[in-house]
Amino acid sequence: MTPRLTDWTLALAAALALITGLLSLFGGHPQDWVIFLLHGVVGLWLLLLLWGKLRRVWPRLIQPRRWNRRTIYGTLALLFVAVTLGSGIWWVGGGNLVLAGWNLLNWHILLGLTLTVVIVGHMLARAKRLRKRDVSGRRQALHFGALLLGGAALWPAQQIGQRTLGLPGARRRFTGSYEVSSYAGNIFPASSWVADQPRPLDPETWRLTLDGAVQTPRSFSFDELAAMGDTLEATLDCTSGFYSTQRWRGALVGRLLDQAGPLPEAAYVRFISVTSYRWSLPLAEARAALLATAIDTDPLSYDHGFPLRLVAPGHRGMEWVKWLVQVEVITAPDPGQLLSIFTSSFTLAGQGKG
Ligand SMILES: Nc1nc2c(c(=O)[nH]1)N[C@H]1C(S)=C(S)[C@@H](COP(=O)(O)O)O[C@H]1N2
Ligand SMILES: [Mo]
Repeated sequence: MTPRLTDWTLALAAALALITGLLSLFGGHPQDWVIFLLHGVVGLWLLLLLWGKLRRVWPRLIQPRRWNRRTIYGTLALLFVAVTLGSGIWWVGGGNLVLAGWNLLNWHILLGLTLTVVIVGHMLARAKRLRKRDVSGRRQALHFGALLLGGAALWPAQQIGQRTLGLPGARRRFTGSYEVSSYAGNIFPASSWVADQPRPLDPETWRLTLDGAVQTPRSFSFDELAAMGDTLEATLDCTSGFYSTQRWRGALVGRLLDQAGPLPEAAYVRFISVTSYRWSLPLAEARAALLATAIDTDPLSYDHGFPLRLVAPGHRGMEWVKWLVQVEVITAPDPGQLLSIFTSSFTLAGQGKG
């Protein structure tokens, strides 16, 4: 392929890697496995493209006398891409590494986001327009197709390989997460990635408000909710790479909604933490979700969101709001929720001061 086509293909693959990577952070339903597959295939495609680029610049690299500033920046960029891809591939194979409190998957995400910024900057500064001869010719099309197919073939090869070799990576869920302490009560890890740390809530005075687009707004005490005794088996799958399946106990959201009577225009249900962290679910999915006061026979611990946390099957852990104080029926999607999960730990309540 011509250098320009290689570079544009690299940019395309990087863009697809970013999009599928971001989507994968939200995918939790079994049918979302395709997103994870695409992210893997695109990553392996990038690896092959990188190999092509390396072959092109190799003659210059091995002769330090021919180096200039561009060679050095270029080499650093290649290394950056290689480390980003490597961290993803290593994690998939079952490797881990904790650096500065972050595991390999967290680092992969950070490297990927940083790389995107670097690539966009680089393209703004130097991208050269594709000419007709960059995108025509049979050989060129064959080469392009071969690399893409190569990436697509490497993915199943890698999966079969790690299963055959019994690598730890073969034991992951489709989201890439590893199992930790299922069916063992509160002992699985707590993660407040945005550092929410509210003051403990007193179950005697705490109340859950249910309002918004409903006929009769209501509020519930902790004892009322705990006494409902609904159970739901569901898997909490955190984007930091672990999952834990538990038998959650509490009150089904549908049961509470029935008591308040959603108005005809009700479309989503929003779950709000005392820290202002919030997330919403479409009405039908919200009905099937549970507000948990306990994990099996263990009362919910503070770290896991006592007195009340959302259990939303098929949604990533990130969306399972802890320390709930309000459930609000709304009539349209809530785009602001995405911001709320970044800002909640800066609120007074999020810092334990309010
Ligand atoms: N209020 C609030 N809820 C939250 C979070 C948070 O930081 N604040 N973290 C979320 C994330 S990222 C995950 S994975 C789960 C973790 O639940 P756990 O701490 O019970 O494992 O809670 C979610 N709910
Ligand atoms: Mo998470």
